[in-house]
Amino acid sequence: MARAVNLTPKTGRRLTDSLPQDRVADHVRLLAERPTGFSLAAPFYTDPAFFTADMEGVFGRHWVFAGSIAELPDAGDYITVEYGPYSLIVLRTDDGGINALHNVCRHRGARVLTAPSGTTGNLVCQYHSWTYSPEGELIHASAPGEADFAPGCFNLKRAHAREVSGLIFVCLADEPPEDFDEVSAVFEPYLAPHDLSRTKVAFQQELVEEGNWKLVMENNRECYHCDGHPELACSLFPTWGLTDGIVPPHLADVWERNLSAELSLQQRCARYGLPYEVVEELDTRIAGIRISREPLDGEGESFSESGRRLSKKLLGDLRDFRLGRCSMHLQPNSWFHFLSDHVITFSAFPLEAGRTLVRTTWLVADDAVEGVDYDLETLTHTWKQTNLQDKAFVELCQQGTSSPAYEPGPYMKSEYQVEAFISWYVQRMQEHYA
Ligand code: 3BY
Ligand code: FES
Repeated sequence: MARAVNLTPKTGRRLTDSLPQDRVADHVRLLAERPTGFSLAAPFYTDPAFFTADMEGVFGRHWVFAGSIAELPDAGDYITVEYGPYSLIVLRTDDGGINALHNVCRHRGARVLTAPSGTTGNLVCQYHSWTYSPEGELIHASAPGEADFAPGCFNLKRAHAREVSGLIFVCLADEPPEDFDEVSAVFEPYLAPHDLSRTKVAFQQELVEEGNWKLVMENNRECYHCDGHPELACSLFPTWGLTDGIVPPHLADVWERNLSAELSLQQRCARYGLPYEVVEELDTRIAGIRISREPLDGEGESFSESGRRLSKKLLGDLRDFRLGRCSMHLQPNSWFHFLSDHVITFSAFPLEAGRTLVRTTWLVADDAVEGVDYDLETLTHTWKQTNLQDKAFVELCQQGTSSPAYEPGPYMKSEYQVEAFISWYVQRMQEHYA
């Protein structure tokens, strides 16, 4: 009997084949015509055909942040991640590896696992009980009168999965982009000291924003709107993204405080051998990245009102609470804050042209005890509020881009990372069409 033979490609048909060709031609044309430094034309945010093209050209080809190892600590643990038309099962295997399997039964296509997370042995489809191993092999498909049925031909399709410094990435392409190894080598030394293998999930929030995924990412890439984040501004310097010469007068003292906090943080980092330099390759690499370690305001320890620690247990082998925030932005869909006492991971999963799921996960040391070492409400307060404020900003933009009066507007100097994100997107789509 044939075993473990996948007869069909991993990703299957091209999504854009099913679109009216004039919509694809419009997408190609508007990408070419996009003026540098301006937001995108309305259909990029509102048109279902453009959304389909994004799912093929970005989410179907690039490494996407799916979750962290704290979400899958033991063999059999899984999460499901959904974006666009895709659903993936990401699970931890007996040998400690990570598998990503398309959550599409090879019998008649039913979703195999329906929970957002859980623990499983073999994977059993609820419809007619086709049963797959954690490797995705079809190991059982009993059907009346089918003695010669060759289950090995109908394994779950696989995607690529890899774990770097405790972060799990998936890629749907047959051939994933090659520069991810180089980018991993950049961020590993920054993240390793926080040791995600010794963390646990304290809380996870799922927020559906009524906005296109690119508006969610654009909003994340600037702090021009940070006046709208009073809780976050207690600890995160709202001068983020500014450079000398463009600091508005009302932020002059914050800017000075930020500079002196930066010097003292750099001395601490030097003492502990922690990298802090800014590495910014947001649109010059396929796996675009920005990473740095930057100071926090107040006590300089965590995202609290006073800047003081939110969990009493330090992460990994860290020996100091005043280590600011090691923050990372990755294209296309994630951002992270690694602090001495907790980590927050954020991922944006596009659902439809005008809807995006933002999943935020707070991780603390695995020996931290809720109610003793941290209070869950206090731990999550700043970013729960910030996420709600960001959701409202994204939704305002989505409403505006739907109006015939909308036309692309200019990005300001402090929004250079928004420009980098859009430039990354345009380049990737153009490569895809080429
Ligand atoms: O979370 C972030 O990475 C950025 C930093 C400041 C604005 N935005 C919330
Ligand atoms: Fe899964 Fe029939 S659709 S067993």
